[in-house]
This record gives sequence, C-alpha cells and structure tokens, in this order.
Amino acid sequence: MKILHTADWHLGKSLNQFSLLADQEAALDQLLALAATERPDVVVLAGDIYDRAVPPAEAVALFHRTVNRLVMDLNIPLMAIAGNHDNAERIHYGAQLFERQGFYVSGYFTYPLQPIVLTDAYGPVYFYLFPYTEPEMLRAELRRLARNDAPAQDSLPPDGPENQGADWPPSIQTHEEVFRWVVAQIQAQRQPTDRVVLVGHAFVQGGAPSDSERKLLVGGAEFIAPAVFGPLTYTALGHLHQPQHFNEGRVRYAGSLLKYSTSEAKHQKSFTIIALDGRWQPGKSTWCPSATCGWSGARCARGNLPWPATSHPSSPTIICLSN
Ligand SMILES: [Mn+2]
Repeated sequence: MKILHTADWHLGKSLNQFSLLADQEAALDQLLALAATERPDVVVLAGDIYDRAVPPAEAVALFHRTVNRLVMDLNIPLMAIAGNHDNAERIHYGAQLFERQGFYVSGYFTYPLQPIVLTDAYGPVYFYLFPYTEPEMLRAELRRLARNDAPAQDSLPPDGPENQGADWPPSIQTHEEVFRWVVAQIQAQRQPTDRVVLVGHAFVQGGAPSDSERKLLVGGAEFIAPAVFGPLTYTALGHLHQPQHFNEGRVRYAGSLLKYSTSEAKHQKSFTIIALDGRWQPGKSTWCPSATCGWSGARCARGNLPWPATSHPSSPTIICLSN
C-alpha cells in the first residue's frame, strides 16, 4: 500500500496582503505530477486545507480543480480532514456523496469511528480519518450520545455508552486525552495484526513549530506524547509546518505545501510517500522535495536590501528589519 502524505495546504493564504494562490497552484501541479508518476494507492491530506474558515472563492475553485484532477482524471482516492484553520461543516459538505467517487472527506468526527478500508495484495488497510476536534467538542458529542442518541446496539464498540455506567462519557480535557480516546476506540475495533493508519491534526510533544501555525489551546494542554500513537501502523499528521517524524517514522508530519512564515525560510518542503508491506509496521518511506525547492517562497533577507525587491511577481520576499 503506497500512501502519498501531504498536509497544511492553507489554500487562499496571503502574506502581507500578497496572495500565494499562484504558487499554491504551482505546488499542487507538482503534487499531481508526482501522483501521476508514483501512482500511490491513496493521497492523504491531514488538515488545514484552507487558511481560514471562510476561504476566498478562488481558493475553493483551486481545491475543486485539484480534487477533480486527482480523483477523477488520475483515479487516485483522496482522504482529507479538516484542520484547526478549517471550518468543520464547510469541509464536511458532500462527504457521503463524494465518497462514492473516491474522495473521502471528514470535517467533524462521527461516532462510532468507522475506518475506510483499502485492500492490497497483503489484505486490508484500515484508514481512520479524525478531523481536528477540540476536547470540549468531543466531550459535548459524547455527552449527547450518552443522553439520548446512542447509535444502534449492534454498532456499539465494547466501551460504548451502555457499558460504562456513570463514568461515561470519559473526562476529556486535553488534546492528548482526545487522541488517547481515539486510539482506544481503534484498538477496540481491530485485530492486533491489522494494519491501521490514523489521519489527524495535532501537536506532538517535542515537535518543532513554526510561526504560521495557530495555537490549538491557549495556556498549554495542546501537546500529545508520541507514545499515544504507538499501537498504530502509521499516523499521518498535519499542523506542524516543518516535515518531521517520531516513533521511528511511524508518526509523521508531511509539512506545509509552501513556506508560510519567515521562520520557515530554511525548510525544505516536501511530500512524503510511505509504503506499507504485509507487516504492521511501515516499510520504506521516501521523501519527495516539492516545488518549493526551486521557489524562493518566504525568505528572510538581511543586510543591505535591494529596493525595490527583485523577485518573481508571484514570489513574495519578506523583509526582516533588524538593527
Ligand atoms: Mn497548518
């Protein structure tokens, strides 16, 4: 099973009122070219599709074109989740309809968690899409389910509301507790040798942040210990904009599509290709530099600055003033 992992597209983002849309389109052209050559079984987009809850129409049109080219023209499924910059309901629009064509999109989680199953020569791989979910959102939804809207008896996992008595729903205060709950749900559904991939949007403890990420919670409690994801075959994450990995590469950030702040000037943006063989652990992973290698992107110039800045019209230069 070959997985092309990408994240944090932030379509429609502007830097100092300068639209990055043309550069985003060029980078997505590179992604589509890579997909056409590599023929992954699935492309995974781990949140922050757009830069804000109500993206510009041109950004929505770019996403529309990209999904069409990948899913309809290249016939490669896409699995996408909402990140903390996205609006859950808007991202979730059309989810059940699009699924029939191979575009799996999840703006908000639904209970019980249900995997998307893709099969290769070694058998099934279970993909769990868990969009960005605040601890309070998860608590509220679990309370609602416990109160009066529990799903049908035969679809309840072993730790469902009817078996938990007064302790259910569990107390969930932090992002780590959210993902402990998610992984426990998955563990209750799977066989130990099943290959399981989780797609999420979260801040793993020890990860290197950038200036273009919005904090998940004010006052801490946003960090998740990498060990939480230990039982899973692969965790495809979004949120941190620098490509990086944990747990021997089994927990990974693909990084953002472009450099979105001066703190990312030295990043080399990329797409990640993960190959799963028959074992529960991932096989080789390939790091594919994206279009941004040849693109100046956000860069930080110091010293005697040329003025006016001479750069490609669609490549902004951020000028850092220092004394
Ligand atoms: Mn992001």
